[in-house]
Amino acid sequence: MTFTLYNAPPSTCSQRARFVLNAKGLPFDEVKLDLLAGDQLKPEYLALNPGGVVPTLDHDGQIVIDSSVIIEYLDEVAPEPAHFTPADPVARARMRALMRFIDEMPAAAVRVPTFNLAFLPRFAAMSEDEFRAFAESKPLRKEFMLTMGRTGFPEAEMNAALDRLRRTYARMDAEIERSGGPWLLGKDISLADVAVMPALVRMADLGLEAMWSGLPRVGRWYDAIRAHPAFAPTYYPGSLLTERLPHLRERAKQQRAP
Ligand SMILES: N[C@@H](CCC(=O)N[C@@H](CS)C(=O)NCC(=O)O)C(=O)O
Repeated sequence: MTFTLYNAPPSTCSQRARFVLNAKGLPFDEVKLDLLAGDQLKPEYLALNPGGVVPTLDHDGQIVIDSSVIIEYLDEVAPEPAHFTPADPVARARMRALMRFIDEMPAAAVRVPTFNLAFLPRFAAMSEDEFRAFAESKPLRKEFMLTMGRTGFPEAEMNAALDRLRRTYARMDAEIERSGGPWLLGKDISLADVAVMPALVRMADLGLEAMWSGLPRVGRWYDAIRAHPAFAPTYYPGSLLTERLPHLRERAKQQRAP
């Protein structure tokens, strides 16, 4: 089996796919796209992924898109040595329900602080016409970009996104309490843990890990996922925004200052 992953090092969705490939010990080639330069909008990439988003998996010439679908696919075609889907249909249904919740809530919400805090200076430097053309060329994210504009999401939108993330961490806490932990579904890590992972790593990268400081079960979950052998190869240098953006590094430091 040969795998090629079209992805971007700091992309949260790409990190899910890299984690599962690494956990399974599957060798893969990476094609790294520069999302701010618009590599994902080139016709040759749109032919693979019409949404113009990463990641895209090429498995022996078969194209699979969408990070949640990709990680489920990988767990089906390479169930050993590490398996991420419970055998019991009820537990499996619970995992899938959590994955839907994660895609709808934190995976979408995390884009608001990410764009407002990390990428805005880049867009603010564009002319209005340039920005509009860039936004209009995005098949999936056109409205998101136009709502953000060159001045960023308004405070109310930012607060709503942060609140959705807070509710996600509370839901994680409740799930871990119910299952007995250390993972969302109990003693075994599942695709739901992989799906939510980037929504915590990104917030920590922005200096906002205090959001789950009152939730010790989530704190232990976060330590456990960072200690997983697949974590370090997934978050290789350049995968964090603070490694790429000096202005963000400064801001994250200030966030953590007492
Ligand atoms: N549901 C898709 C969403 C993919 C997605 O939004 N990817 C982001 C990076 S995490 C992207 O490629 N953005 C490109 C853009 O905004 O133009 C998935 O999970 O694969």
